[in-house]
Amino acid sequence: MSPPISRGFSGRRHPEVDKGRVPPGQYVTDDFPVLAAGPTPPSDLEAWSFTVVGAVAEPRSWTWEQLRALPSETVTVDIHCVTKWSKLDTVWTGVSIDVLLDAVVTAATYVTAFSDGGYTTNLPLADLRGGRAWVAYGYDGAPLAAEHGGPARLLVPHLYFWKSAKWVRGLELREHDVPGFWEGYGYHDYGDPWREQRYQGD
Ligand SMILES: Nc1nc2c(c(=O)[nH]1)N[C@H]1C(S)=C(S)[C@@H](COP(=O)(O)O)O[C@H]1N2
Ligand SMILES: [Mo]
Repeated sequence: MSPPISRGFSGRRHPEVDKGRVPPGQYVTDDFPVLAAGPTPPSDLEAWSFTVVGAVAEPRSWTWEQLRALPSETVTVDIHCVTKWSKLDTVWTGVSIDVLLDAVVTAATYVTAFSDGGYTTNLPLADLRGGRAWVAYGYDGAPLAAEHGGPARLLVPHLYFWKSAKWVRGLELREHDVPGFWEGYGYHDYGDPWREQRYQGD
């Protein structure tokens, strides 16, 4: 018997999406949109480093090789962009920020993540701890594509995706909160998708 209604070639749908996984005002997509405020910066792995600087007893720095030698994790998470797309079950490989902050002694409560190309975003330091944030260099079992932030990007899936800085190069620890790039243009300081904190005042 043939099915009564042809669904055509419209691709995978989401009839079974658990609504409880989709924050308010978001729709689920299978695509992986590319969003950036500027061009993809060139990367030179020989010269690459990830640094933890600012309000720390001693700054820390890892070369690309050193970062890759740290214990890594592969995690499956849902991501939510403030432009309203959500993508479920994305698979990333990278180093937990807990590993990078392990030996860092600080009184800081905020962080500015900074990237090649000049992008910045601010987050409470606590949100980068506790197994909730990574420096990701793999996506779906392959090296992270440059357009999605390769060689490495911040991954903080519990906040809107603009907090997941692409081409990330380090964290500046701070005792006071300083708005990052989008936050300075009126995006919400914290950006919790479940509370729909898109813009200042939300
Ligand atoms: N360096 C940098 N990181 C960035 C951005 C950017 O403009 N520059 N845009 C942010 C925004 S608004 C989103 S939604 C995601 C998009 O990531 P994607 O292009 O991999 O989907 O990257 C975030 N990280
Ligand atoms: Mo975004």
